[in-house]
Amino acid sequence: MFYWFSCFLAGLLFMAFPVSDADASPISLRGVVEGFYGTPWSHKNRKDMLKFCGEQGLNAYIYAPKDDPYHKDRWREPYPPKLQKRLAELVRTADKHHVEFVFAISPGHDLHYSGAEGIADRKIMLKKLEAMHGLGIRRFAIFFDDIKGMTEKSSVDAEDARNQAEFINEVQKEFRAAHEDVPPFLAVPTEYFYEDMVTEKEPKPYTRTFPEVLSPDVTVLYTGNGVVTEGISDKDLEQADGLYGRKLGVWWNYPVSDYQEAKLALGPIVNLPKKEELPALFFNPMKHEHLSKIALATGAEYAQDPEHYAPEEAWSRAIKKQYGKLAADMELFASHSQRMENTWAHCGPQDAAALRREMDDFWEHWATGGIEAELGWFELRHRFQAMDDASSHLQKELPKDIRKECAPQLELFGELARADLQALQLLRMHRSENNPKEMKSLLAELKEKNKEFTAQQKTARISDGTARAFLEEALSYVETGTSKANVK
Ligand code: LOG
Repeated sequence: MFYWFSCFLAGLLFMAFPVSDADASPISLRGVVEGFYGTPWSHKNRKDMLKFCGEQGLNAYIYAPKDDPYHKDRWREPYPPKLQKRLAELVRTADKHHVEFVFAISPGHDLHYSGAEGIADRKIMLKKLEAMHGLGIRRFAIFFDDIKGMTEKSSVDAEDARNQAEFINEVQKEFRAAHEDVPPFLAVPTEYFYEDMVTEKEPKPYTRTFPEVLSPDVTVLYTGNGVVTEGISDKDLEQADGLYGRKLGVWWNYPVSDYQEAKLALGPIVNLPKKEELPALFFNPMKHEHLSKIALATGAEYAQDPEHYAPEEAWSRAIKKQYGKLAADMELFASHSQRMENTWAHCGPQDAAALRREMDDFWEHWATGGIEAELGWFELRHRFQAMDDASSHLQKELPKDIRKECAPQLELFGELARADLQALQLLRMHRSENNPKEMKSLLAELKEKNKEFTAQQKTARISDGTARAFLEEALSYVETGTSKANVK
């Protein structure tokens, strides 16, 4: 009897206080920072994202679109009534999904710190935040990233650090004194990545001063060793925390693609700390809201259990959940579009790594011929055919909103697959030497295609080192006798 009664009581308690997985996360603030350059998300995108965050156990969203003039360039101006109404609706949507809406402002490019102008700017800032508080917003962030030109050339000094930190302290103090319901602020400094914080392992004057002056309750976000990098190890984080004398939060620049919009970042979040504690973690997404959800869902899994997070499995799970019967095709497409790379950015898993290995095996055997070369050839043909099929299937079947976000890359994916199939034919002809005329004309056609692909790189890129590389490798093999692929 007592047993049954306890079960009944436990059941009642459970109904009153459901234990949700989201509560298990060791990262108290986790979510999305809409912090990219270029066309900001639409109102509809934002509402959709807030719902998604709620479903994924992401509990915060920072509103910080670089190209919203009222956030940065004309930060002093109040939001016009129509935009205020929209923000209020977003706050309500966030509340409904148990997501905290954080309002960020980026005043650093023209903020005054001293004299009458300094006093005026502090007042203007308080007024601006007051209006946001009136819309229901309770958490605030002040960002000083990317001021004084490009980050790499940033030349801020100790005085800038003192000014910025004092500004944050004063605004926070005054605002929180007036509003008990407002928690401490979030901030991004101007030297916001480790390599920019130190010279020869010593903190630069700005980095020495900013944390010293800044109120200890402000949560500072940094982006890791660089702006867009391979990862943050526990040791990296510990080192950066040491510089700041506090636990840093992370602003993670994946899947953002504003520095290379031709490419889509469709891979999982990888290489974030496993053991070190993070007070906050925010992922900066692509301007493509729907497609950002693949990486974001994996980031949400990471945030639930950093130590046991398994990126590839989380990635497959995310695609299955988001794409249902299109998941297999989407997984194939997304596997070719994960790596974000240019001269200064390096992040995300290699594109289609398994196929790349098969290609390397193929090149290892093709020149000598034999059964392995034959098997490799058929295997690749099967792979390229599947890519072409996935591309046309997705072009037909993806919901319009999503298709719009990836149309050029999806088309290119199919074109590359077809060109690679032709490249296999070329290799076959080259080997048999049965029809040199036909081979020559296919070679000319593919060389032309190869040039077109190169010209197209500004608008669409996918699978640079894999599907795209195979055509070049085949052309090189036919013309010079070596594929130049990474053959062991
Ligand atoms: C900007 C960010 C931009 C990102 C990637 C931070 C803190 N700030 O270099 O707005 O989306 O890089 O281009 C940034 O990352 N600066």
